[in-house]
Amino acid sequence: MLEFKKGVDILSAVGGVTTIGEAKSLFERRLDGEHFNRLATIKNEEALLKVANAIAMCDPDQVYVHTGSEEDRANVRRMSLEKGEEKTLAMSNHTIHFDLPEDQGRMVDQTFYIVNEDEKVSSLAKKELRDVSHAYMRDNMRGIMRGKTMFIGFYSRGPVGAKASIPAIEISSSTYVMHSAELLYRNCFADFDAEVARRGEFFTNVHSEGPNRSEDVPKARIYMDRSWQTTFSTFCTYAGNTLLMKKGNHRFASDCAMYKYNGDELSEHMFITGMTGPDGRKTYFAGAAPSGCGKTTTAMVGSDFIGDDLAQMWIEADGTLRAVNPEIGIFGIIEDVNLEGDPYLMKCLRQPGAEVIFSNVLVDEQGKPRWVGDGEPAPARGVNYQGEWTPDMTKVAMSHPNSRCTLRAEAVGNHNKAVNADPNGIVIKVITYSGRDANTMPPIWVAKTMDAGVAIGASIVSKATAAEIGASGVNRQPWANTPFVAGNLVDYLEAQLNFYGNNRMTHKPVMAGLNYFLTHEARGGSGKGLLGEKRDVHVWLGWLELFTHGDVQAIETPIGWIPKYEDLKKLFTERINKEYPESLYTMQFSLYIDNVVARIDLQDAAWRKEQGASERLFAVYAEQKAALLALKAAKGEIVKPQDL
Ligand code: SPV
Ligand code: MN
Repeated sequence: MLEFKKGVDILSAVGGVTTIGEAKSLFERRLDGEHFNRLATIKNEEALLKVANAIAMCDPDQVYVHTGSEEDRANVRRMSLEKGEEKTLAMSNHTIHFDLPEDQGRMVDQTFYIVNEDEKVSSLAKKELRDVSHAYMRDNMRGIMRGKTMFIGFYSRGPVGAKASIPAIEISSSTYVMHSAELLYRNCFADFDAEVARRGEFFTNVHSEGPNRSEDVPKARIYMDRSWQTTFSTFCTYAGNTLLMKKGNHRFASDCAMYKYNGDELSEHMFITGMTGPDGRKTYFAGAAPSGCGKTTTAMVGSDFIGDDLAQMWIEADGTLRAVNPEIGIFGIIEDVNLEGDPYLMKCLRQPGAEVIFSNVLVDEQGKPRWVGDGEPAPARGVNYQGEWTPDMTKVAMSHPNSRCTLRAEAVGNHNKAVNADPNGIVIKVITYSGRDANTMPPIWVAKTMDAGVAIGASIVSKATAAEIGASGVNRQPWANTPFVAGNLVDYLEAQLNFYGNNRMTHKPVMAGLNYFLTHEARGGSGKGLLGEKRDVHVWLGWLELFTHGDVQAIETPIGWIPKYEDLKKLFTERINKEYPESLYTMQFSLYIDNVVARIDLQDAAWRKEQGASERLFAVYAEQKAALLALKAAKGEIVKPQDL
């Protein structure tokens, strides 16, 4: 259990401002007339105290209140170029930002949840006692912005007025971070007070890159103070470590789903996208995938792309499952983004129009950004996050595998801006879960019950990816959200079961697993090549769209429903004009029962180590296992879909 507002509020203890009177006199001393007047728009005293304490703690030379106006946005872009955090590229409105070589992904080992004595956190998370973190902030954040300008922005994580939208303050001395914040989030300066009043809470984030030197990175820290819904970040710039309105606040939002609105809300690491079905109907999907597993690509396959990373969900009074995207932009992995797989995104990256920040890619001699897998011949030379680069440097790739592009979603051709702005939220009819599984699960399977759907999410596994520094091996990734679930995993499981099982949710979603990573060798062929291609996703999502509306029948198996060959064959032709031989279908959808049972056993054992995990999860595993073993006894170890 998490107790809010418990323990020392570190930001106010280090800042030392305790009354609103002190806060106001500090603003008079520290802000120039223009920015003092701007800040006077904000009346919420708790928010003003947070801001005052951040100023008192960090001691910047100047304070800039970012109202989200075009003028402010242009100012920050200009300052970022002057300061050198970004540089221009050949194409107008495109810039490059380099993070330090040691700061190319989320620094898992330097990221901590601040805990009170006896507070339990997820078995997969790192924690630090409040006193220790307090000492770090006192020793490292006091005066960290001397010689710098502090930027303060007021944002809404979701459309203003939506039930699950949560306001947040972003404070940083980095122009790159603030530029990114403006591309990715809704500045709600004028609505901030009203939004805090509506929601009853807001998040606060304080970041400074300090001197921004490699030698300081070992002392960099990313802290989440869950009790006070405040993050701290130091000595780094990678957005996943610094723009904590993204994953830092997603962690707080997950706390809300577990400890404030259990059974009524969920905060997920999911894309949101719409598929157009027969007669133009739109069906919206929300899908989870661990970092670096193709979530952005899948999201953009939809006819109505909404977001690629996060979803704030709730149960509406009419019994539907609604979601909003807390973001309005994309901070997407750029490796392997090319014309064939990502036409919409490539248009933004290769043609003028969109405002784009590239990070940690190569810049060639013509000022053109280049990355591994961009589908073009290698450049003769260029500059990347390590310095000069030439193709003979075989140990250093042209671009970092976690290099990214940051842009507004509205720049993407198939984005539905009106739907992403709707405070009523989006009715979600399909939930998908994917991971990286080379040898076991078929490309698509649909849960027969809500609990079985929750079990699909609880059982995601993934290979380590470049998004996390130092990660290796195969990870358990329940709901693709474990890096961001601070609370006990058992509480998170409970929140999932309570949400999807809630009687108020009268329009239940279809819940499905997806797996794009089956290899030939796992299915009786040879080589580690994948059995499918990126673009096949059009078909998997297209089939789910039809299934959701009862327009196709499915085959029942112990693990859930799977598609029939004829329906897929038709969809392959219609959606991507591709041949789909039955032999491939058989390879993809045969049940390799020993593998599936081993996977269930592994998940069952892992969850049994979490004390108090719901019996409902184990019941799903037990039922599936028994049915699989019975099937094996009847039909053998490998069962073709045609034999079911
Ligand atoms: C991810 O790694 O899942 C991201 C980027 O979306 S980060 O902000 O680093 O989390
Ligand atoms: Mn993500």
